[in-house]
Amino acid sequence: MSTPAANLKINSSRLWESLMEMAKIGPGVAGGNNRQTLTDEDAEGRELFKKWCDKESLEMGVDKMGTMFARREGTDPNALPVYVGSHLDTQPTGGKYDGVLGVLGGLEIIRTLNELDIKTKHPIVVVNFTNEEGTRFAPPMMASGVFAGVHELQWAYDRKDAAGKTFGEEINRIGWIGDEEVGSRKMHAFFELHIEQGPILEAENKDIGVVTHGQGLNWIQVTLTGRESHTGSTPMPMRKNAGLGMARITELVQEIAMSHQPSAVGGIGQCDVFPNSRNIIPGKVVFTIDFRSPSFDVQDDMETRLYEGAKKIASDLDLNVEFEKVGHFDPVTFDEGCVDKVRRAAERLGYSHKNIISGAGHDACWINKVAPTAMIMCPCVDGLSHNEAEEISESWASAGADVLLHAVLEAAEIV
Ligand code: HGY
Ligand code: MN
Ligand code: MN
Repeated sequence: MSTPAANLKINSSRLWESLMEMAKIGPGVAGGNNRQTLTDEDAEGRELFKKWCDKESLEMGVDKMGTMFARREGTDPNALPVYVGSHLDTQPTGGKYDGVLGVLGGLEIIRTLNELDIKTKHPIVVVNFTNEEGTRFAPPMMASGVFAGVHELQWAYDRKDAAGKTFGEEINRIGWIGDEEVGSRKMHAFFELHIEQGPILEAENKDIGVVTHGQGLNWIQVTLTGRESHTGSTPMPMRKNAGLGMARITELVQEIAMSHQPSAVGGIGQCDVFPNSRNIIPGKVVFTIDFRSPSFDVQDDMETRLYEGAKKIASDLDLNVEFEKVGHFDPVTFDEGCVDKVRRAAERLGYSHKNIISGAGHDACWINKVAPTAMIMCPCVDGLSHNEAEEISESWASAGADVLLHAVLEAAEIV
């Protein structure tokens, strides 16, 4: 089995053009994207990706979660394919590269192999996983979670968005329900290229992050119920102020996460206040706490202290409190063999690199349960992501895609 020559690289400007082309679909209001899962914009992005795959004569398969699989044949059709990809759905105020770089980076390695007529023993499949973000339909990494057997298909179909629409209704509406059973495909390996979404690589002037681990995540939805009443005429001691409860629990989350520095994070990104009227004390608030750490023990400690502290706050304020776990995955250790392929690729290509733990969740975190998996990261400006100002350089994108090409070729075996 030959290893790829160090001068074998992808076409940087072609990758960049495709990223900019995809970024035109579902534009945000500040230069980024709003291409949320199962919206018309998502459907349009899928069509563009399919058009590009058709042009490369890839065989397109779609499963019942709408995940897209574009297959390039290998010389041994019975060899398990090497999968490569990420997600095309974005946050409501998302960037142009989160997820997209991994899907179009995968497509770019196919374009390069086709152009140079390089054959591999194993087929190579480029993947677009449905609903990685989990912002419209919680939890995140939903389709890859069903693929890995973590979620049942019907449970996923029943998830509702803020407007009360279900995942099942919406995937039907956009016409992207495939016929493949989810998870029926077996993988030789899976590689995901992704922007870091954090500041480390840029700060340390590293081209490549060799992702050895991913931190675990807990999304705990809290519902506090008090009593709506007049903000002017209700004496302070008589109030059952759900908004005050949320404010104190927000402080508690900050305190718990700060007690586990530097390895933990905690915050609240989504909250709904009812009835959300200027002169009514909130009778109910619903918000989601996002706790993350690479350590199982830290995750457990943060969750335990949250429940205890939130119950105390609710009782002090005469509120009712309910908790619901709406997202979870354990800390991840990626496959050593695949991680080594990523590291060797960066060394062969002469790119500076460092081991890194992924702060964000990714489809690779679930696929790691069912196939040897590794991730490659490239820097992003100021570490900013989940913000329309998310930015990377063309050279960062192409260095990441070059490493992806070499790692995938080592796994797929050039013939
Ligand atoms: O939430 C996450 O970590 C991912 O960006 N969906
Ligand atoms: Mn992502
Ligand atoms: Mn994201």
